[in-house]
Amino acid sequence: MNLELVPIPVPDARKAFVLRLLDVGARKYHDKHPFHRRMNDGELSREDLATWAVNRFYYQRTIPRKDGAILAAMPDPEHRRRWRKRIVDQDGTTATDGGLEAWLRLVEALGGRREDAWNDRAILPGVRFAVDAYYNFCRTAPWQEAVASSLTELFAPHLHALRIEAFPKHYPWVDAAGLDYFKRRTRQAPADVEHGLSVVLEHFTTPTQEDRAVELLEFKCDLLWSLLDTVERHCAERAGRAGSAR
Ligand code: AHQ
Repeated sequence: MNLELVPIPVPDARKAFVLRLLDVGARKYHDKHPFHRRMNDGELSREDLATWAVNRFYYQRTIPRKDGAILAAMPDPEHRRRWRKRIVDQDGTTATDGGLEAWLRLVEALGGRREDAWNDRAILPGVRFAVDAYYNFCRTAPWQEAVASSLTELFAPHLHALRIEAFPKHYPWVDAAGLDYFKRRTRQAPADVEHGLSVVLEHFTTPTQEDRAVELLEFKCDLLWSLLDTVERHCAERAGRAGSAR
């Protein structure tokens, strides 16, 4: 990771801090999780992909709710004007033009069902616990800390680009419209990261606060990693059962 990936100019005095944040992603971001590596190497089954998309929708549909909680806690109208974009990006301005709807098109393109994606009972317990931990953290932590935890999106554009390349190559049966979500985020995430990073540079200034920001990013990386652990284990156990049934 290097500073060229950061969408805002970083003052010399803060470069070491930003490099510490980037190092968290280099060490712990879920692009390195075995399930994502297998996904982008074309090794997942249709069932695995559908299971991942249905369960990840619980994370996706929680994002605008956690962003609403952060918005409510932001005292500054300028921050709110910038932050509310995230909610519109996901919920859309109509029932069909938001990110949630784009993700549901991914669910269907991978062979999953919308009704399962909306059904909390279809979500794996470990996925629900990881996502609820993020939602409850963002509802209760100082809004600046919740913003800091969103900065895992510093590392997301690379992962979306990998998917946009890998899916047509390894899963040609997936309707191209299913990839719209990844293309949307590639366009939308940089402005979100720009805002989030400006908040973190403004509010995390002492060594102790900088350590806290690193800790928050590690917490979020662990949360994303554990979500995939749950999906990976479920898919492996299902494959094992199918193997033993032969
Ligand atoms: O699609 C994603 C998204 O909109 C967001 C918002 C941000 C946050 O506020 O926590 N994090 C995030 C992420 C999205 N996609 C994930 C993926 O793997 O597709 C990655 C995730 C993130 O990096 O935190």
